[in-house]
Amino acid sequence: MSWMLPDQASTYAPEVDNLYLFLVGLTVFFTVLISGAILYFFVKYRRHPNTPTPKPIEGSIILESAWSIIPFIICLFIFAWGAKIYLEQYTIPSDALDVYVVGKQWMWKFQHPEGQREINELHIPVGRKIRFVMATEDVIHSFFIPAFRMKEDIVPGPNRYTTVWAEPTMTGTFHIFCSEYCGTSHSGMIGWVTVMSDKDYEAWLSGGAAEGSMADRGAALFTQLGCVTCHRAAQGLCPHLEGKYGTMESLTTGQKVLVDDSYIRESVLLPLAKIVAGYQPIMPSFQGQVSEEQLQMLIAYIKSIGPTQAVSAGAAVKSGAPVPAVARPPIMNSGVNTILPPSEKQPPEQTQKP
Ligand code: HEC
Ligand SMILES: [Cu+2]
Repeated sequence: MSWMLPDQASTYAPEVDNLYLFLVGLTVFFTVLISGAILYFFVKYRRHPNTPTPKPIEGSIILESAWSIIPFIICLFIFAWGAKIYLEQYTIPSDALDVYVVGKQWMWKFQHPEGQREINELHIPVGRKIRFVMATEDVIHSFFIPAFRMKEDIVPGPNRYTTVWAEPTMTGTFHIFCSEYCGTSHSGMIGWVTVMSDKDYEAWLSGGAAEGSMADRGAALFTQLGCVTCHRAAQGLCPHLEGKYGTMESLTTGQKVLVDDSYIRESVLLPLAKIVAGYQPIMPSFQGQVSEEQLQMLIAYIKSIGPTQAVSAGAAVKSGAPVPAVARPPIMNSGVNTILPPSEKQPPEQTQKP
């Protein structure tokens, strides 16, 4: 079908296509069947001068049941098939590489945890699950990579990130579109994703990011913005953030929330929305003081001092998954002292082979 559809460049692209082609086939089948029958009966039962007018048919339970029940079963089948693919696409794997995406009139901005930043261009390795953590600086955009069969709206708002994932299966360069009308130059909001072999990706990664990893820069921001004066002070007025990422937090309302990217985003932009149990609502809002990209750096930093990365890396090894060929640089907390219990230390870095 390559003459009709874009490359199938992700693990779920063939599944999406199969469902799509099934729907097209089903539609064609019933269209031909029904219009064929209409045409045939037109001719066969056309009015003749010699034939008497037939008696009207009262109805047929069997026929009517059949044309209700059969389409019903077909619809349920389509629903189940679609739901299976949907669940696969929207269940974010825990062992994915993060790419941070910011949509803005009219460009796509990308950040890699290692620190590389790109505009309208994105480099990722083949055969690895990639998690896209997405926010918009202004209006709704929609992140669309047709070759991955992946499309997701990015809705503005202080309290959430949109995440999707994909695992590219072939190297090459593929289109990125914005597929939600977002103003005058919407049609120009175009980019390219380059899927590279592990080796090329490693080479690409090592070629840049003079300013340090996202977590490094997040750590610097943590000091610069004064987060550190509250969150590292010892008086117990503010929760310490070490080891927080990925854990459940108790709120004053008695509810529990998962400390993830969206929760941290909300904590920084709308600190009053959820108050941690045992603390006073004294944290000021940083809305307007941090850019979307800086916020993502802060999150990368909080993530780097949290236990989750160690957990997911361990899980990947346990499940027998191949150890990522791309070595992640060690996360350094420049200027900020991080004291972690031994169990929460980062796993030993894979040494990069020359
Ligand atoms: C004036 C002191 C103060 C400053 C400055 C401050 N915070 Fe907070 N922060 C708090 C307090 C107190 C809480 C707990 C109460 C609450 O939930 O609002 C909190 C909660 C949080 C939480 C939720 C923590 C948890 O345990 O669930 C995060 C994340 C956070 N802050 C991040 C930041 C970041 C990032 C900055 C800097 C941009 C910052 N804070 C600046 C006082 C502060
Ligand atoms: Cu757009």
